[in-house]
Amino acid sequence: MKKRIEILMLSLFMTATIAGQNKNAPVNYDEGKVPTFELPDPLKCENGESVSTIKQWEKVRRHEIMKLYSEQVYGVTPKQTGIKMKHELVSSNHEAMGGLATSKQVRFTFTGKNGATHQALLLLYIPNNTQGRVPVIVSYNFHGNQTTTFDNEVIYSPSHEIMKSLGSDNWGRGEQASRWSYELALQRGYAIATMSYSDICPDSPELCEYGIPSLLQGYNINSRGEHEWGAIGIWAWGYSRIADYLEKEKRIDKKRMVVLGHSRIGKTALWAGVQDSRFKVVISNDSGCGGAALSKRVFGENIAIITASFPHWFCTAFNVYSENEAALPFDQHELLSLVAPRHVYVASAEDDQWADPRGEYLSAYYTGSVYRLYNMQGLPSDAQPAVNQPQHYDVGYHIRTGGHDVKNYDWQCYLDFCDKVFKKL
Ligand code: GTR
Repeated sequence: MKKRIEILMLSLFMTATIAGQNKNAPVNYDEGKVPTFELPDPLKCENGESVSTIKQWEKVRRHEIMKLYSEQVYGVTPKQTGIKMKHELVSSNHEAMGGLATSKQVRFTFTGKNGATHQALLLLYIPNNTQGRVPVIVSYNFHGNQTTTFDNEVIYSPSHEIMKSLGSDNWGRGEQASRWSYELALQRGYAIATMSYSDICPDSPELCEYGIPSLLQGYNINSRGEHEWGAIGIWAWGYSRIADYLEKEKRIDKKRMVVLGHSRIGKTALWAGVQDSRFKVVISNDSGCGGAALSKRVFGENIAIITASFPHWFCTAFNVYSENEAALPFDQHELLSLVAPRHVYVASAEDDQWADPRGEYLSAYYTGSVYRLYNMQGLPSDAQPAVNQPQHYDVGYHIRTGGHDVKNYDWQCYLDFCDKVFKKL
């Protein structure tokens, strides 16, 4: 018996190393070539029992799916990191954006058990047009707070120097401002909190000595145990630390916190939202492979390519499924279903075939059975809606015209959906 297990493990290892992590694996863009597959049923326990009550879901099945995602996709989030956090208000302006908002810049200082420290910078805009507590949208930016706006008062994020030294581009002021509909969100009464994800963990395996990883004793992103967390897990942890801070902020309503992310940060937003129930709405913008898109469709980016291109994102156990999506005992609709009974929103873009818009839609659609368990409404049909026709039930979805990006249109849809959700609270 022991021998058989050893042989099985060896062959799994060989599959992973021979077939896996292949940047040049073929990419399928042909619907006709999507393999036939059967999606695992989120409401079927590992022992074969069907889930028919909320209690069974919350006590048994949800944990099973959570364990799969922790151990086989993003890596296990440590229960205790031993990291302490302090906050310091660096600047505040009650007349930001021509009086529309109060801005605050807050320095986070993290101290590890090893005594090392690390700093990150949060930018928070709070609307002035309403009083009292407001909902907040928490969203990482890619290249620094200064890239999200032309506001000269916004300080360069601390990670920008080190990322630029690696040749990473587009860190200039306002360079990604088109992705940040601050005015719209503020006019509609929402606060926005942003931080560069590289302030938490630089998006490069070459920089594993920097950021939060440098505070974790004995942790090395390049020589991790197979179930240890990677960058997506660490970024998700960072989202929760931002929530810790926001919960204490006088003007923020901690019952109305939203987590939003684009692309790789969309994958992160999903994983953060699944783990942290303080996020009442979880929004994935074009998150694709390893995010909202079903893996078993093997359409657009696939596991072989993503794990080869970004070996630091997932736990290394995920590599086993490279060029072997059929062997996955789970799929991404089950990840999304872990958000229930809170609200999940998936958005796609028509020209973003790399992220498999249809796979993203189906994933959102197939969470429906879990929402129904809570007497809530998932998406009505497996037919993907037409472009620019948002569907806002307890699960939200839209596909817009255009490519891989965050547009004002996306923000409008998210704000409409959040308004609807928060009206019910
Ligand atoms: C791509 C990657 C995608 C997506 C994207 C992004 O290179 O293949 O999975 O995450 O980057 O984050 O913009």
